[in-house]
Amino acid sequence: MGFFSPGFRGREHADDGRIPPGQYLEHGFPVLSAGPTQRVATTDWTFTLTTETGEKHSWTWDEMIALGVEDIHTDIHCVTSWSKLDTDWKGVPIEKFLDGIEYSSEYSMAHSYGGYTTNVPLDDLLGGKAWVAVGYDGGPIPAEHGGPARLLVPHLYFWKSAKWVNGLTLMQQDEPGFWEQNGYNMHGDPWREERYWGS
Ligand SMILES: Nc1nc2c(c(=O)[nH]1)N[C@H]1C(S)=C(S)[C@@H](COP(=O)(O)O)O[C@H]1N2
Ligand SMILES: [Mo]
Repeated sequence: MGFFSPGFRGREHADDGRIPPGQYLEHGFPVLSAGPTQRVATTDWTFTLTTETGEKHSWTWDEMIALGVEDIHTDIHCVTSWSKLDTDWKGVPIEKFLDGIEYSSEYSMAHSYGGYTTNVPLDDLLGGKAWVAVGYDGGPIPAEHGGPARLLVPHLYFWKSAKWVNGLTLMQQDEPGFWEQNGYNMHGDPWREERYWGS
C-alpha cells in the first residue's frame, strides 16, 4: 500500500479501477446529441436488421420485446471524458436479432432515427456485450437519452451506443459512421484510449 492510502485521493476516485485512463467520474447524466432529439412512439418504432446480401428482417416494438429483455448493470464511458458508474438498463441482447439468420459479416453499422450512424464490429455486439436498450433506471429511456430504444455497447466509448436506434446493417468491410468520419476511432475501447484516428 505504502504512503498513499486509497483514501488519499478522495472519494471521487474511490472507484476500484473502474474509471478508464483520462476519464473523470460523473454523477449526473450529460446529454450529448449531434442533432435534435428524436421523438418516436413505440407504436411507430421498428428495428430492421439488414444482412450483407441486402436481406431485411424487421421487428415491431412488441415483437422485439418478445425476443427477451434482460437487466443490465454497467458503467458507461464517454469520449468527452466522463464516466458514469452503476447505471441500470433493460435491453434485448443483439444476438437475439441474429438468431437463425444467415450472414457472413464481421462488421456492422448501427442506424438511428434522425440519421446518426456508428460502426461496431460484430464481435463487440455479440456474446452478452451489447443490447438494444429499452429501459433506464426503472422506467422508459427518456427521449434525450435515446428512448424509446438505443444501442447499448458499454465496453466501448458511448458514442457507439446509438440513440434512437432503428437498425443494424451487416458489412463485410468496416466503414466509418458519423463520428468516425469526423476523426473518432473505428473501434473505441476506453481502456486502450481509442479516442481518435490513430489512437
Ligand atoms: N442518434 C444519436 N446517438 C448518439 C449520439 C447522437 O448524437 N445521436 N451521440 C453519441 C455520443 S457522442 C454519446 S457520448 C452518447 C450520449 O448519450 P447520452 O446523451 O444519453 O448521454 O450518445 C451517443 N449516441
Ligand atoms: Mo460522446
